[in-house]
Parts: sequence; C-alpha cells; structure tokens
Amino acid sequence: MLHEIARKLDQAAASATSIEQLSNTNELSLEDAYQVQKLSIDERLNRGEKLVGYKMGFTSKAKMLQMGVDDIIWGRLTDAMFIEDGGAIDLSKYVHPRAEPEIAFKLKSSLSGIVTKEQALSAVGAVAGAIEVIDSRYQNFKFSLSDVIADNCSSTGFVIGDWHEGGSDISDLSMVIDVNGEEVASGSSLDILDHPINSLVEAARCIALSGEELKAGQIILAGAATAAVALAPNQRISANIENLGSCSFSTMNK
Ligand code: OOG
Ligand code: MG
Repeated sequence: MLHEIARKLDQAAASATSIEQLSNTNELSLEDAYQVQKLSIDERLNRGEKLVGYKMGFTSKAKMLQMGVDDIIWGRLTDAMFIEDGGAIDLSKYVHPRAEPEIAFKLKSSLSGIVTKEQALSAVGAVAGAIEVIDSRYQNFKFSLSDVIADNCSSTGFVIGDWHEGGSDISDLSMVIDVNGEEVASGSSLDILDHPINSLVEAARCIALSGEELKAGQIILAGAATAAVALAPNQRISANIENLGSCSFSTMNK
C-alpha cells in the first residue's frame, strides 16, 4: 500500500496535477509517511536523478503559522530540482508553486545522529543565500503533517546564491524576498530555530532516524524564515540575504 501511495505522489509531481489529501481517507503514521517519501524519491532515483541533499521544514514560526503545522519535518533534494541562479521556471510544470527565502549549507564532512552545534559548524564547508520553490501535490495546498512528509515536504526546486566559504556569521541576517523589485516578505535568520545551525543539528538527528547520514558535498536547506509567496507568470523573484548576497529566478507560462 505504501508503494502505491508513493507512486501516486510521484505521478502527481511529475504530471503537475493535484490529488486529494491522504489524511481525508487514511491518516498515515509519521513513520509510514517517511517511508512513502523514501519510496517516491526512489522512483526519481530509478529514473536517473541523484540525491544531492536534504531540506528542513517548519523551522520558523512564520512557516508554522502559515501552514498550521508545528513540527519540524525534512525532505530530500535531487539534482533535477536545481534551478540556476538567474534562470527561469515554467509554471506549467507545477501545481501551485510558492517561493521562500532560505539559507543553504554545503557540507565538507559527514554528520550523523546527535551532534553539537560546534560539530555541525565544523562540518559546514560553505553557506549561501537560497530560494526554495515549494509545490504541494495536494489540492489547495492543504495537508496534515503526515500528508506533507509523504509528499517530500513539498520540495520541488531550489536556487542557490554564491557560496561563502569559511566562518560567515549567520546568526542574525535579514532575509528579504522581492517580487518584481517589491519587498513581499522579510524575516531574520534568527527566526530559524534561533540560529540556522540548529536546523543542521536537527537535520543530522532526524535523518539518522531513517538510517541515513548527511555526507560531505551535500546541500542542506535550513528552512524558510518567512511565509512562502505564491508565484504567478512574468515575475522575477529575488531573495536578499544580508552578507550572503542575492539570488533570483523568473517565472513563465501558465
Ligand atoms: C512544507 C515545506 C516547509 C520550510 O522551509 O519551512 C518548508 C510547505 O510549506 O509546504 O519548506
Ligand atoms: Mg523551505
């Protein structure tokens, strides 16, 4: 049954069509939901996509409030989700996409299980400002916690700005998202679990529960500091992260 749900979610994502929330008929346990997520990502990996990292979700109050969910979640990132900085996305490939400002870590060494903040910091090779494009495969972008976990935590795309190597201070950076040059949402990196490094500590812990570990070279998105912004055609979306710089993409079609 979990395989069947995984295939359904994978097909919904691949064909940009929404499906009914699973929890309307059958609420999965969180463990089963993570299993469905893994199976649906396996479908992508079987088609040749590569796992490049993980994303954390609901690590800020703004996101929890927007979505009515209040537990940290995590999902998987593949190379096919990468959107080049300054590139364009075709909205017809998504159901109802949204964008949110993030901070990305690139690891220089592995992290597994319970780690301290210091251990997490010393595994970070570089940090960058980023934008995550999320797209729920559920109708009206509505879901329960287990629904969204099964749906790979709405992952669909990510843009990464310039990488900054070494010990950049990321404790309290303003994070702003603009649409066509107008600010639409703003927050601080402080809003991400009091410090984005805590998100990496959580990532190592949560992912170990599924028998995986964070590896050198992988990218981890710490979670959005602001509510996500709905996308429409002919927009230029840019995120400006203090000290880390900006990154952007534009939208076409639909
Ligand atoms: C779930 C994904 C949450 C974040 O940064 O908090 C997330 C959603 O909002 O659909 O990516
Ligand atoms: Mg996100």
